[in-house]
Formats: sequence, structure tokens, C-alpha cells
Amino acid sequence: MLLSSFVVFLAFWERLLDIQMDCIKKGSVTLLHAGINPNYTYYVACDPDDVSTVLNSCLERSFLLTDHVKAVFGNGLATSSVSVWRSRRKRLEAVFNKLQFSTDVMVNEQTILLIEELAPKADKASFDPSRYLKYAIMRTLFTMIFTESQHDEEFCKHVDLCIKATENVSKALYVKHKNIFTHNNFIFNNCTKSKSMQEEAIGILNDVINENMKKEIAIGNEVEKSQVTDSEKLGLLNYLLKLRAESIYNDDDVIKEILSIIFSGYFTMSYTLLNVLNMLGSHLTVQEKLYKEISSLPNTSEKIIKMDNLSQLPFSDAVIMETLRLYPPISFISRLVDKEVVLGKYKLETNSNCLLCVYAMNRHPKWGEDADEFKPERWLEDVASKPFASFGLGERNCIGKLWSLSIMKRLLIGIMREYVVYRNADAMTMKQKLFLHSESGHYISLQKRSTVEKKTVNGENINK
Ligand code: HEM
Ligand SMILES: *[C@@H]1O[C@H](CO)[C@@H](O)[C@H](O)[C@H]1NC(C)=O
Ligand SMILES: *[C@@H]1O[C@H](CO)[C@@H](O)[C@H](O)[C@H]1NC(C)=O
Ligand SMILES: *[C@@H]1O[C@H](CO)[C@@H](O)[C@H](O)[C@H]1NC(C)=O
Ligand SMILES: *[C@@H]1O[C@H](CO)[C@@H](O)[C@H](O)[C@H]1NC(C)=O
Ligand SMILES: CC(=O)N[C@H]1CO[C@H](CO)[C@@H](O)[C@@H]1O
Repeated sequence: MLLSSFVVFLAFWERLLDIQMDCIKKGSVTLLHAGINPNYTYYVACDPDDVSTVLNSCLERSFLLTDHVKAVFGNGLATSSVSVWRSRRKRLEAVFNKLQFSTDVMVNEQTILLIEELAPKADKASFDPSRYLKYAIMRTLFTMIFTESQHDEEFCKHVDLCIKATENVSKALYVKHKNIFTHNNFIFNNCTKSKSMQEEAIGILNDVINENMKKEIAIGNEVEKSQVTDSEKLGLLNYLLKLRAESIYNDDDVIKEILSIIFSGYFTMSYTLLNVLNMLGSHLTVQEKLYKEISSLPNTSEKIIKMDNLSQLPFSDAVIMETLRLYPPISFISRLVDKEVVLGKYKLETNSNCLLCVYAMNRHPKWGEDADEFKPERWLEDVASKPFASFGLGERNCIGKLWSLSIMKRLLIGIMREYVVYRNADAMTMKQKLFLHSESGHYISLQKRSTVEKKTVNGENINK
């Protein structure tokens, strides 16, 4: 079999978007070689049916280029081998379902905090909202991971530290995989500062999690003793400790699981919210339609939004899904082809690596000629047969999907109720590093709804 192929020596990540788009143009599987080492060869699949075939049949992750990622996240869900993963995944799914409901009041509090933090920026020059969104997201992850009574002053300091550490880990992982030279451990360890930065950051995260683990064990014991299970809003860590008691996890795996959850949730949600604000800031009619829907909630002065209220907002869902379709923060997924897989005319070699092109697939012509355009309305029709893999597909898809959609929706509703978002005309440029995110053109300005509404009354057009 003869497949067209690419050879990449430098800027591995940056090239991945071009490679995806090229692959979809060719309309078939291609090969990607990172350097000349045959072990670093990947099939690249973009066709929606092919992507679905591989994601549904191959559950083992393949590690892009090295086992470096696995060294950091160990047996955390995202990187564990299927044999370890299977039983844990089932148990964690049940925990996520519970947390989605039990954390709603706390998440609302985080939303209110974000709105207050943004207040000094309102009716002023444009600014980069990334930092605000990242804080809100990390705090929200913390409220979900740690039991409610732990959310004290100390906890806020930890949020700050963990943001810096998580960003450092991401930078180090990026450098490690950047080109064929740093794939070499000797060069990475001896000629870059990244290795020591990574170890320092992991050390900090471990310390924070360890310290909290001790407190959570004490809470767990209390809960057992008094048989009160609902009075305390237990965090994910506490549930993991229960699984540890059942020998499903050991200490090290509990820490790696939390690391893995923080890393999976932090970048994806903060980049997505940033993209949503940018899309709304440059599509003001969409924004007004969204505002109209949000205003139709039964009680607009009620700050607490319950799960039931969230399910009544189809256009809000559509805005977030459409943003995720165009800008999937995880723009490709890699899997190990550990069984026989045939894609069209090609039989993939067993034990090979396969890259699934989420970005290209989400923009497939099946969405219509306007597939590259931001049109949330398309999500109000039947989309079941449309290609979309921003949360992956199959049994090993994103475990945080529903939880993250509800978090992003709450934060978005909070911002929309209070502010109108504008974005200047600079083109937003996306960069593929570990995650796909905007590198420039993402400055926005905020206008308080109250001042906008006054202006409109005076006959000014807000779509100026
Ligand atoms: C915008 C938000 C998010 C996006 C776009 C996203 C996307 C993804 C994708 C594409 C995968 C790989 C799926 C596959 O291989 O088929 C994944 C896996 C995963 N995600 Fe998310 N994710 C998001 C939020 C979250 C959040 C908030 C959490 C946790 C709190 C989370 C935890 C995980 C975990 C643990 C996995 C590994 C699942 C497994 O291997 O079983 N994600 N996510
Ligand atoms: C490819 O991987 C195999 C198995 O891990 C290893 O034995 C072999 O040395 C590798 N080849 C190269 C060129 O690195
Ligand atoms: C992150 O990296 C920078 C630069 O190497 C370093 O100064 C800082 O202490 C690190 N912070 C954390 C929390 O790891
Ligand atoms: C959410 O729904 C409940 C019951 O339908 C209602 O009482 C409450 O006011 C709603 N909340 C908002 C923010 O509209
Ligand atoms: C709406 O919510 C506010 C704030 O929680 C509450 O004071 C008010 O009574 C609610 N109005 C109705 C009609 O339920
Ligand atoms: C000084 C230093 O960090 N040396 C490292 C160079 O890389 C080798 C192989 O990975 C390590 O074992 C050394 O510790």
C-alpha cells in the first residue's frame, strides 16, 4: 500500500493543523514521519467514518513520540493502559455524574466572583481576558476536587500556585515534543531548562495534593463515623480515597489522577471560554439572540442557576458547541492501533500509531459549504449524523464532557447577564501547541449591560 506522507523535523505541533487540512483534501489516510526513526511514524486519519472507526475500536492511547507524558500522568485516566483504565473509568463516571449536581451552588459562587473581578474592566479599553478566565476555571476545578469545608484562604493561595505550576508543566511538555532533537532525552534533560522546570512544577502540585489528601482523609473518617453523607459536599479527591480503600487506587495513583484531571480540565475549558467570548464579540446578532434566551429564564434577578434552568437554554448550548466545533482545544487524538483496523482500502499495521484529526473532521463538508463559518443555529437542527469529535468518541471519550459544558454555560450566562462583549476587527490567529488556542487577536472589551441599555433607549445602536 502506498500512502502519501509528510516528514517533519521541526515545529512538530505547529505543523499539525496544516497536515490535518492537507489530509482531508487528499481524502484518505496519510503518513506522518517525525524525523527518520521509523518508530515515530503515524497514520493520519481525517475522514469522519475513519476517525469514528479507530476511536471506537482502539481504546489504548499511543503516546505521541515518547512516553514522556505517561511519566508525568502515570496511571491517571487519560494516560493509563486499558487494563488499569477500564474499572476506574466506570467508577469515575458515577462520581462525575454526582459532582455535576452537587457542585452547582459552588460553581455559581465562582461565576459571581468572576463577574466582580471583571467589573473594573467594564466600559474601558480592550484587554486580554485569559487571566480572569483561567483563575475562574482553576478555582472551579478546585471546588470540584476538594471537599467544601476545605475552600478557605489557604485554598486560594493554592489556586494561584497551581495555575503557575500547571502552565509550567504544559510548557515543558511542549518543548519536549517540539522537534526531533528534544525527543532525545539526553538533549532534553541536559540542554533545556524545561526538565528542571517540569520537575519543580510537578513537585509543587504533588505537595498541594498531598497536603489536601491528609485533610480529606480526616473528613472521610468523620463522615463514616456520623453516617452523615449529604451534609458535606464531598470533592473528587474524597471519592478517590474511597476507591483507594477498595484497593482500586493506590496513593501515587490518586495523586496522578488529580494531576491528570487538573491538566485535562484547565486548558480545555479556559481556552474554550476565551474562544466563545471572541466569537460572540465579533458576532453581535448571535450575542443578542443568546442574551434574549438567557433573559427568558423565569427569574432574572436570581443569581443561582440550577441544573433544571440550564437545560432550558438550547441556544447557549449551540454557541458553546459551535465554538468547540471550529476551535477544538484538543485538535487531534492519538491511539494505538492494537487490533486489525481497515480504513477504506487500507489495512493499518498492528501496533502502529494513529492520529485522528478532530480539527479537520469538525469542518468536514458534511456541515455544508459554510462549514468554516460560526453559525450556532446549525446545532438547533438534528446534528446526530454530523461529524464532531471535540470531546473524542466512543468509550474512551472525555469523561468531563457534561460537567465542563455545564460549567462553561454557567460562566457564560454570568458574563452575558452583566456585560456586552466586543472584539476589535483584528483577525484571531490560532496556534497549535499542546492545545489549540488563540495566539493573538483575542482582546475584548466589555460594556455593562446597564449602560448599553440606556444608550439604546437614547436611540444609539449598540452594533455601532
Ligand atoms: C472544553 C472542555 C473539554 C474538552 C474539549 C475536552 C476534550 C477531551 C478530549 C478530546 C479527550 C480525548 C477523548 C478521546 O480519546 O476520545 C478528553 C479526555 C479526557 N478529558 Fe476532557 N475535555 C474537556 C474538559 C474536561 C474536563 C473539565 C475534565 C475534568 C474535569 C476532563 C477530563 C478528561 C479526562 C480524564 C480524559 C481522559 C478520559 C479517558 O481516557 O478515559 N476534560 N477530553
Ligand atoms: C523502535 O522501538 C523498538 C521497540 O521499542 C526498539 O527496540 C527499537 O530500537 C526502536 N528503533 C529505533 C530506531 O529507535
Ligand atoms: C515556573 O517556571 C518559572 C520559570 O522557569 C519559575 O521561575 C517558576 O518558579 C515556576 N513556577 C512554578 C509554580 O513551578
Ligand atoms: C430556575 O428554575 C426554578 C424552577 O423552575 C425557578 O424557580 C428559578 O427562578 C429559576 N432560576 C432562574 C435563574 O431563573
Ligand atoms: C427572584 O429571585 C430573587 C433573588 O433570589 C428573589 O428575592 C425573588 O423573590 C424572586 N422572585 C420570584 C418571582 O420568585
Ligand atoms: C546534568 C544533567 O542533567 N545530566 C543529565 C543528562 O541526561 C542524562 C540522560 O537522560 C541524565 O541521566 C543526566 O542526569
